[in-house]
This record gives sequence, C-alpha cells and structure tokens, in this order.
Amino acid sequence: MDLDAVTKQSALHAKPDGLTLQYGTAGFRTKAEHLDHVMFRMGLLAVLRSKQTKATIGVMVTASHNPEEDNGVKLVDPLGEMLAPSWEEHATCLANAEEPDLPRVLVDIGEKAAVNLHQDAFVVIGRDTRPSSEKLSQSVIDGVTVLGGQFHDYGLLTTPQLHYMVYCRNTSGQYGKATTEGYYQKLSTAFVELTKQAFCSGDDQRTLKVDCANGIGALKLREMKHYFSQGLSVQLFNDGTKGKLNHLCGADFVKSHQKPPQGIEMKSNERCCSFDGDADRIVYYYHGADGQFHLVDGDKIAALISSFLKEPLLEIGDSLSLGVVQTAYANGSSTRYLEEVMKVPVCCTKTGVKHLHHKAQEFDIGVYFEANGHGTVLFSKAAEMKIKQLAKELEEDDKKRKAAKMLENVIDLFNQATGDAISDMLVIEAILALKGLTVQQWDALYADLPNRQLKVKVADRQVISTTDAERQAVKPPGLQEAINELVKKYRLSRAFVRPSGTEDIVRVYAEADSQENADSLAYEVSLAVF
Ligand code: NG1
Ligand code: ZN
Repeated sequence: MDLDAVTKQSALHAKPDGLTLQYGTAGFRTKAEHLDHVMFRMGLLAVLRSKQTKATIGVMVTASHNPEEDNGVKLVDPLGEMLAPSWEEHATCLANAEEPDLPRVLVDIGEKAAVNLHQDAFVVIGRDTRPSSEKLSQSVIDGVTVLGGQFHDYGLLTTPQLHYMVYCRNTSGQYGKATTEGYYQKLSTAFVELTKQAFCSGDDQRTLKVDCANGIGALKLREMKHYFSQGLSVQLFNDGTKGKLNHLCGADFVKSHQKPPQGIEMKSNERCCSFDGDADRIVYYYHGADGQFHLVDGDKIAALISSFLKEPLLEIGDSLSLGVVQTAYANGSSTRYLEEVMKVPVCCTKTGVKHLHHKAQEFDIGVYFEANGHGTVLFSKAAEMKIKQLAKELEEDDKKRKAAKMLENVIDLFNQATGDAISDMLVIEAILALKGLTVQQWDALYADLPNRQLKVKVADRQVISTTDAERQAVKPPGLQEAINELVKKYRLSRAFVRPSGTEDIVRVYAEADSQENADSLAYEVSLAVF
C-alpha cells in the first residue's frame, strides 16, 4: 500500500472534525455534505475486502427512502449479500479515523483481516439519482484507485441491480450477464415464460400503475418495460421529471402513512404499487369501491408468494422445505395466517435484510419479507438442482414437469442476491395473472390488525437495547414492564420499541383490535420511552 499517496489523496477528502458515524442496518447514512470522506474511505475498504475475498466487491451510493438531501453508502459482498459483520466494524473504524491515523487504521485492518496486499482488487460501483450521488461516487473511485484497485463504474443503477452485478461477476456469468441488458433479459424471459399459460381476462388486468418515488426505479423500469410489454403494461408515476425524491411518495411514505402517494391518479379497484428511492422495496395498494385506501404490504406479498409456491412444490413431491422469515414489524394476522392456514413455518429475526436473508438460507426455499416491502425468495443450490433436473428429465406432458418448469422460471425471476422491487413486481404480477386473482382477492387472504408506527426523538437512542428479535426491551430498566402494562389494556394487542439503525430516532410499533386502540397504544408506549 502506498500510504503516502493515501495521505495525500485523503487530504482532498478530509474528515470534518468531531463527526462520528456508524455502519448501520444499511451502511452509512446521513446528510450528503458530511459524506465525502466516508466515500473515499469506503473505496479504500472495498479494495481491501476485494483482495481478502479474491472477488469483486460492490459499492452502492444511495440513501434509499431518506430525503433527497441525505446520502449513504454500503458495500456488497461477493455473492451479492450485505457486508460481513466483522467488516462493518472495520468500516466504522475507518470512517471515524482522524486524518493522521488513517494509514495506521488501514494497515491494522489489513493485518486483522489477513489481507494479501499483493492480490488484485476489483470494485464495481453504482449510484442512485440524488444530486449528490455522482460526486460522491467519484470519491469512492478516488479511494479505489489510490490503492491500485481496478473498477467498473456502472453509473445509475437500482440497489438490487448492483447486487445482481456483483453476484454475476463472482459466479463466472452463471447467474446471468453482468450488464443491465443481461438483467433485463434474464428477468423478462422468466416472466414471459411464466405467464404464458396465464388466463387472460382483458387488458385492465394487465395494467399496473407504478409510483417510482421520483427515483432510479423510474429510469430502469422505463428501460426495461419494453422487454415484457406483451405480458404487462406498466404506467410510471413520480418518474423524477417533476417531483422531489421520496417526497410525499414512494413505498416508505405509503407504508408509514398508510395513504396513497401524491402524483398518482387512482381509480377505484385499480392495482397500484410504489417503489422506494433505490427500488429495493415494493408495496401494493388500491382504493376500494367504498373509497377506502387499502395497503397490501410486504407481509401480504410473502403470503401470496408462499401460498403460490406450495402447489408446485407439492406436485413435484420432493419434500423441499419451505419457510417464511419475518421481523417483529410483521402484522400479527400475517403470522397467524402463514402458520395456521398455510401451515408454513415462520421465523422472526432482527430488522434489516441481512438478518432475514441469512435465516432464509436455512430452508430449501426461504421466503423473506419485511413488512415495508423489502424481500425476496431464496432457493438453495440443492433445491435448484432438483427442480432443474425434473424440468429436464420428465415427459413433456407430465404434471410434475410442468410444476418443475414453473418453479425454474420462478427461481430466475427472483433476485437471489437481495430484495428487488422490479423483480418482486414481476413475480407478483405473474402470480396474479396465473391465479386469475384481483388485488382485492389477494388482499382478502387475511385482514391486517390495525397498527401504528411512531418515531420518537430521544437524546441517545442507544440507551434502549432489545432481545428476542427486538420484541423485548432489556434496557433501560423498567421500560419493558411499562410496555407490558400498557399492552394489557387492549385486545389483540402487541407493542415494542427499538432504536432505528438508519435514523436518529426510536421506533415504536403497536397493533390492536381497532385503529383507535393501536394509535393510543403507540402513543402511550412512546411516552414510556422518554
Ligand atoms: P431501521 O431504521 O433500523 O428501522 C429501516 C427499516 C428496515 C430496513 C432499513 C434499511 C422499518 C421499521 N425499518 O431500518 O426494515 O429496510 O431501514 O433500509 O421499516
Ligand atoms: Zn431501499
């Protein structure tokens, strides 16, 4: 490592005094103006990680659903997963090192992680549409090049596309071609194949309105929609030409406010969906004939997908295990439906996709979704091989073969690296078409328990610590007892608190038998947090 060069370059990306940041649930996130040094340093770290894993590493510049003024960065590991936890610590150390200590911290990380410095390094970079993203991704590149790493800058990409690129590059192209064209081809071929047998009930059924949160999803969906236009016509709203990123629109807005985004015309019973700012989350919704807004969130997506998958899995009769992974934010009704009606095992993990992703890998087929619409379905290598074999070997008209063929396309359609709004949208649309289901029928799988999420500002959110997949507070003393007392006052109730990993707030969640009760329980719990 040419540490003198690092010092010199770093002076051009100097760390502001007194700023400490933590690599949180989704990397670093804060106001864009505070991130230049972090970007440069994550370029350095990506080179070390690439040398250590002897693989291509991804760097994504985005702050997802945060306001336009924010930005963020996260590293993507070789198989398209989130950065390993021990490296999150290295990332935090490196980002917070004072200028003169930077070379020493770099050497330390190299030693601790046993990095072979003679190994080549390759880093791929993607960014969202924020005004600050282009310059910040240039700072990442400065970090990569000063350590002699090679790189490919993809420019504008959705977060899941960057994960896909990393995965493709590290599996010698077996997963797909590491280009946007390759991504569009792979997904749309699977979608078209899958929907071939769908019964067609008129044009209305095949039209979908998409709120793109004024983000990168609009650009990429516009590029892609021609590939699958025979099967589905998408109409883009909030495409970034007028509104501000994530402002009064997008999946996070719709989910947390439980109301439609601005900038979309909704007629009654029309199927609509929203992406978030970097297109890794999706939620559906519609206006009922009664004029009421109905949200169809990540939990219901998981329910639709698992019930769809059960049939062909039963048909191929290979006793592949199917499981669903949720977080504490999953609506109580969804968990009950999955366990009691669908008879599918359900696990609960801590918030943050890395936890869900990891747990889902324990099943042959692991369905994971956060209530906010971030999720995908993972197929184990063994399951994939079995399915592919059956699809190839059996007679043309064998029912088993048809089921296997269908599953084969489902595997291709799901992004195996991470939750992906575009891929999930195509899966959902395919299922609805194949099953002849309307969005109302899908919504009617079960009735959500009324719920409320609140954000509470506190002096130090880290005074709260939790256990049992964040469902119980262990600190500060007395808080959990207070929550228990409040929960007892309501029927079908549940509540918990946890410090956010992406914002400087504490999140409160409550559900109960009526909206009024869910609202007051959430409010009362938020008072107990102070
Ligand atoms: P935090 O801020 O830690 O609650 C939020 C979401 C997560 C995940 C991350 C990353 C909720 C309650 N939390 O995390 O599910 O998506 O952002 O984007 O929605
Ligand atoms: Zn996102």
